[in-house]
Amino acid sequence: MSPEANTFGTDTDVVEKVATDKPRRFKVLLHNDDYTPMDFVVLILESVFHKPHEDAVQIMLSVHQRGIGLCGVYTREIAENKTRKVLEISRQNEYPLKCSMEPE
Ligand code: TYC
Repeated sequence: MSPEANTFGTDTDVVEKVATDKPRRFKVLLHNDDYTPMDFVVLILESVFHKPHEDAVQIMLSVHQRGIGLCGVYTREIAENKTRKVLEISRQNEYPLKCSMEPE
């Protein structure tokens, strides 16, 4: 029950809930397109997501074949920063590479 809905709740209940809540985690996803070069996607996975080269190649190929793929799972702020970074680097290089995040 949310703290607002709990009309019988006390301050203690609310403090307890906040103290035990784990931060939500977010999946960062890469999307396939027909124009971004494979090598560029691999570079993104190595530089932004710190993937070893072989893992980066596998993730890139999986996205290329299936349309979407997981880059990693992070707390909200880190996921937002990585998503923003991917979009920024792609835009600077004039590639249409898309990256998104969603709750785990
Ligand atoms: N489909 C792209 C190509 O053939 C490669 C690619 C892979 C693009 C993954 C985006 O997230 C992506 N050049």
